[in-house]
Amino acid sequence: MPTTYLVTGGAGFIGVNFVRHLLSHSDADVVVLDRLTYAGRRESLAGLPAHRVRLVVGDICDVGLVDSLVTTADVVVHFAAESHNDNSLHDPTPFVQTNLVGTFTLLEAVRRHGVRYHHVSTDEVYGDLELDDPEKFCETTPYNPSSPYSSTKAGSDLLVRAWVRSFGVQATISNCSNNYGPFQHVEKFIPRQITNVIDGQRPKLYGAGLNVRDWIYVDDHNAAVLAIIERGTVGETYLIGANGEKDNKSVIEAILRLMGQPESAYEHVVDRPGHDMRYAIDASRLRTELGWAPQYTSFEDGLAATIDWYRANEQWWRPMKAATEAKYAKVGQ
Ligand code: NAD
Ligand code: TDX
Repeated sequence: MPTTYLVTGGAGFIGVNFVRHLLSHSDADVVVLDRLTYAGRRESLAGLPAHRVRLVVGDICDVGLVDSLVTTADVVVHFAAESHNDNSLHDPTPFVQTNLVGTFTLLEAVRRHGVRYHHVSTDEVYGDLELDDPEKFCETTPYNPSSPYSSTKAGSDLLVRAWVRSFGVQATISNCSNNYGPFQHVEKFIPRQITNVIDGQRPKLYGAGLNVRDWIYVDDHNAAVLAIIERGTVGETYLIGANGEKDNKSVIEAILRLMGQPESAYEHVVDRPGHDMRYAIDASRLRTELGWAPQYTSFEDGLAATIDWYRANEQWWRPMKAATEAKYAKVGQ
């Protein structure tokens, strides 16, 4: 019998790339549980083999639904979340509900049925670093989240840790840095700027743009998640990152250059309140213990492939673009 994976949030950016990665790297069957919020798209799963992938449209906070799906799964991989920092500053309500109550609901179900669980989280739980700090985040860095988004992700990680220790739940956690690649919502930094340039609009840089993010191509993240599920130690946390630190200004300049525009053709807009300065990941443990290494080691090549994908898939992102920009325009971003 092939392994059955229950993938929450499998119609969102990283989740849908994970489903595709799993289908091509294993003989597993997949059940996707996704509420199809503004961030989840049925279209992202189009063309996948129907005998291996089933989409269940529903909420991870629905106790009965989650229970019935968990009983049929060998592994639960939990991607579903409210994921955008800017949205969490305007209305934190769904962040508390989905990220905390949703994770609690899944944990109770895997506890009842003894199912293996992997929890997908973020480096933002550690807060931020100064630009000149020689240290990077590692598995023992204390939690210090800044935003409603990152604090609810931090809370969800702590629930997992407590359920492992108190109830013996068979769980692992991963905290990854900023992802980029196909199927990412146009509210996020890189796809927003690529689609702005396609539309003849100037990219929008928050503040001075000195903030640093540690970029990783989404397939490298997902290969690491699969390695942790297959070879990781239950109860442990693994950090995922590919030494991809770049400041936002340089990323915008690279996008403009690769899209044949002058590097200076962007504008500065209102900064994000409480904007984290820098994230940086030390992924030594993942590399040495599990033998993982990123395949996409050139940011410029990954960015060029991502630009090609948005150019070729306008029908995928176009329906989301105008509403996203209207929301940003209201707050001067
Ligand atoms: P996303 O916003 O693109 O997708 C989230 C998905 O979850 C959507 O399909 C949405 O419909 C679904 N969802 C939301 N609420 C739900 C609910 N209550 N019930 C069922 N489904 C629901 O997010 P993403 O960027 O793919 O992030 C996936 C996970 O990875 C998140 O847990 C996020 O915290 C984590 N993460 C993201 C990044 C990044 O750079 N994007 C980095 C590290 C970790
Ligand atoms: O238009 C923009 N201009 C800009 O300068 C946008 C949308 C963002 N930014 C800046 C803010 C950040 O410093 O770019 C950087 C990246 O922004 P986001 O794409 O919103 O990502 P970030 O806030 O860093 O969080 C992301 O990485 C960690 C994901 O959205 C999270 O889900 C993940 O946990």
